[in-house]
Amino acid sequence: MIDRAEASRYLVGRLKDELVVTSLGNEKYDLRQAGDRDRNFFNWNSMGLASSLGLGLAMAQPDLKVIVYDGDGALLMNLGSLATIAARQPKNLIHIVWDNRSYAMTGGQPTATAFHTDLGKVAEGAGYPKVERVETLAAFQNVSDRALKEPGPWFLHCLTEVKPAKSGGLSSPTANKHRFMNAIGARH
Ligand SMILES: Cc1ncc(C[n+]2csc(CCOP(=O)(O)OP(=O)(O)O)c2C)c(N)n1
Repeated sequence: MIDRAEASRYLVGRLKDELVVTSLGNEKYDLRQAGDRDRNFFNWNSMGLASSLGLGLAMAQPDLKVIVYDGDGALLMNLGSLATIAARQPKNLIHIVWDNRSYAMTGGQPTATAFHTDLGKVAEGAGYPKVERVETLAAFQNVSDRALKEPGPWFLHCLTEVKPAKSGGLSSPTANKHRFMNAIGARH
């Protein structure tokens, strides 16, 4: 199992101009604790929409790598986005899913991945060309380095434990939106 906070620190340490869209779960806190970046867009409450937002960004900014930082519970709410992403095949998209088999934020209820669903296989079936099951920090380092260099779309199915992240440090959704849009030169 991967310590998500440690992996997030590794990833943020490697980033340059990449855009990151987080889901609403604990992964967003780990990403924030790993360092503040004006190219991070943090979702609040919009469960499942990180992948759809990431696809739109990847299509609008084809010269930049776009990382979706997702959770298993959230992705299960928008599985259709996998097929839509695969239909478009955005080479610059890296979809990282933190699978703790749980809706940790709302009390740890089990998600479908605690039973029979394998999100990596779902992504493969949807048509992602590069799918990796990632179970150790060393593997995460190796695969994320490759994904940052090589064309995708990538799907990194990362197994982690239920572990609450340290919250804090996030600005209001509106302030975050404006900062992100300014960083990429988007019109308000
Ligand atoms: C449509 C909708 N349903 C329910 C919620 C409440 N909710 C917020 S976070 C969350 C769990 C997210 O699970 P996951 O993506 O696996 O991340 P984790 O909590 O495990 O870090 C839920 C159910 C919501 N925000 N929106």
